[in-house]
Amino acid sequence: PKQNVNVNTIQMKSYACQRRTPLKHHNSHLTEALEVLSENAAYGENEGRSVAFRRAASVLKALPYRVQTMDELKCLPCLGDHSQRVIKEILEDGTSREVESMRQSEQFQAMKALTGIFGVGVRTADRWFREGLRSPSDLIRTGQQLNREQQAGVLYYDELNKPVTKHEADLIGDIVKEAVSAVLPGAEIQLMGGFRRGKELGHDVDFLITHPEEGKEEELMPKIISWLEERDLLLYQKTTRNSYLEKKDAPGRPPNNMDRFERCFSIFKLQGHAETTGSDGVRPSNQSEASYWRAVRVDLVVSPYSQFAFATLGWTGSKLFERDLRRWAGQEKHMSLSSHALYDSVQRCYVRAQSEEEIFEYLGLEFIPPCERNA
Ligand code: TTP
Ligand code: MN
Ligand code: MN
Ligand code: MN
Repeated sequence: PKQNVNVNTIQMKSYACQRRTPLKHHNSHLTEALEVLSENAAYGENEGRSVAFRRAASVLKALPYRVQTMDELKCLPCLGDHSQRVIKEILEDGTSREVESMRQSEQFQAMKALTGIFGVGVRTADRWFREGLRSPSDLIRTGQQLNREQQAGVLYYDELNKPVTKHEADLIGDIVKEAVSAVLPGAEIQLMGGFRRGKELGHDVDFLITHPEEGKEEELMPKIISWLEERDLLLYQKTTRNSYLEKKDAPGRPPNNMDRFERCFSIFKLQGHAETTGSDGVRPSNQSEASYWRAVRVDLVVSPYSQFAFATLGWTGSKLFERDLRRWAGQEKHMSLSSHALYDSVQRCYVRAQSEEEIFEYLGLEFIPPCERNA
């Protein structure tokens, strides 16, 4: 029932960054199907098609009611023929045969399992699939060559595929805070990614670190990592140095998703805590308090204070929201937005900003709070 919502008065904007997209919405039965199509297109390295299905799903997430008839979709943007066909099928039959058979297919399931390994992308997974491999255990059994990242990915496969809870994210946050304040007093740390958008579960935990005195944050990561390693809190880490140069990087360059901050992709060893005990409060019998731990993926990023607002905006997501922010900036405003800076190609100057609000304003967009960026 569409309580007090007139479908004809809904003005759905076409860029995700112009819309409010809450975490919980009314059309998961449709969006989950469209996201399977998107995932499948990504496995086939068809980026354009993958994004198109993701956009279609995203529009439905922003609708304030549950779609009942095709008529209600008439005025909505981003719904291509294929998406509409699938939606129609689900509205009529409750399910889409195309999507269900895709979900069940050996290729889809193998690609999901293989790309679900930390350090494995679509290219590698596809090559393995064509060699007859289907799962992480197939890789071990056949003795595949794995890099250090993939070795960790296979070793901790089950745990890394178990969603991280907000509670676990907060526990990791406490550890990171302790590490950071020990090696650089006065540094600030902020929870990013899905958890900043209000998610209860995530595939990893993302943190952004800065210091109000510009320059103090330089070479901070190796110190944080040493502090953590000395306490046996890391199972894996790969640190990349800051390689951002304003003169070389921003204007003219095609919008690039990968930023150049000092960063660390890691796997934390999170020691036993309340949630590791069973519902009866009893710890699994095979594990003592001292030995229980689980592996959790953590991303750490260090930003200079002057770029902190851009880094915050860039690391909050969702990925589609970020993509459309950059597209909006380029196509509608002749500006180039990255996680480091905003360059105005008409004025030929960088735009400074202290907050996300200022960036939205400069882009001519209404401010959307993190919890409504779940596009
Ligand atoms: P993710 O951690 O991949 O995604 P998420 O936190 O939204 O969802 P999940 O719960 O599955 O973890 O990325 C978080 C944000 O970081 C995302 O908006 C994109 C951004 N990001 C970059 O800006 N540069 C990068 O190199 C990467 C990997 C992510
Ligand atoms: Mn099609
Ligand atoms: Mn994340
Ligand atoms: Mn991440």
